[in-house]
Amino acid sequence: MESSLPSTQNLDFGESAERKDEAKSYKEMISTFPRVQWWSYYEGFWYHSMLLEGIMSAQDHFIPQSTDIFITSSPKTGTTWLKALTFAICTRSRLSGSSASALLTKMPHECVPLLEYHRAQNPMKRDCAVPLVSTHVPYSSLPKSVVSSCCKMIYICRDAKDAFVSLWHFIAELQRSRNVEPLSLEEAFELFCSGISGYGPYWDHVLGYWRASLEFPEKVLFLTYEEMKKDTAAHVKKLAEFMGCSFTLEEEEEGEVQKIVSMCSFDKLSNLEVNKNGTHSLDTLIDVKNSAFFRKGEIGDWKNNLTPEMGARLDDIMEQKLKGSGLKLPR
Ligand code: PAP
Repeated sequence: MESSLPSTQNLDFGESAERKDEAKSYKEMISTFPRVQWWSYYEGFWYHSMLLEGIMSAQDHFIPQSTDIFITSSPKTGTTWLKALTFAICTRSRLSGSSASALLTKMPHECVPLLEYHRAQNPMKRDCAVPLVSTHVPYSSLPKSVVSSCCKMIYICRDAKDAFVSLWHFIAELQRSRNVEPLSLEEAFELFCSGISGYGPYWDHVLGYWRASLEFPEKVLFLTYEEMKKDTAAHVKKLAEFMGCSFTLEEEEEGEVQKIVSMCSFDKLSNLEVNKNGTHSLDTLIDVKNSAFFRKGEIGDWKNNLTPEMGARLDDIMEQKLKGSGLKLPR
């Protein structure tokens, strides 16, 4: 079966001849890595090779700004929402009262670039006044320049069953739009349970950031989608405090926190014209409908897709893998 993403053959990750040579050498290295379907295995995790070039390039070249804050996550765990919230929080004073108005016309992924795409690695192409960069790269494979910096990181994770179902729908949609037959849910589930999914194993991704949050609590904030849903306003305040831009009493009295909660809610964002009908270019490599990032936004949708046996199996795997870590993910 073909991949839903383009092959790395014709990708141009850089402008100069030097960068082109480098891209070629990444491709050569990647071609030697273990491979299952379109996933290549690198430093303990599975990646689409297209993204792997961007990751290796980031590892070699990316230099963060000292004020950067990294929005980190495994795919489909709440990244779009967290990007919207953090963007709204840290741009609120720039927007003279019209909190997060950029989100009305720009998809959250356009507001906060992804590290493994070339745009984020090139300061010329970033809005450096917004100190946010996102990444799905596991903690252990982050560029050394990021880990050794004083930059803060915010990690969001989610019940594995919902993350898997969300991922499967997203990839199936991508594949259909490229006239590629989607992987069956059962096939994708088997792969996911054996650790093979984009940036998987899922549990190792979660554990990497969980342990970092225990070791460096002032630097790594660990959140869950489910807790954030339960009390979004408290999370908005917590995020602002962690990001070093707490709400003033006056802002709180003026309802700024609630404005941000409402602006970034699933209902609000998913009904905006830009997110209903726009497309989002994954670093000019592939166009994806923005609506694909806003499916249901619910907790527990796995029940409509997986059998109770499949759910119990993934719960068991997660329990086994997280055992002894002190982390219990919501189910
Ligand atoms: P990404 O990794 O491709 O960026 P990500 O945003 O992490 O995706 O996850 C998408 C999920 O977040 C979708 O979940 P679902 O498939 O179970 O519905 C999407 O609906 C959900 N989502 C997007 N925006 C919001 C939001 N504002 N509030 C709550 N959930 C949201």
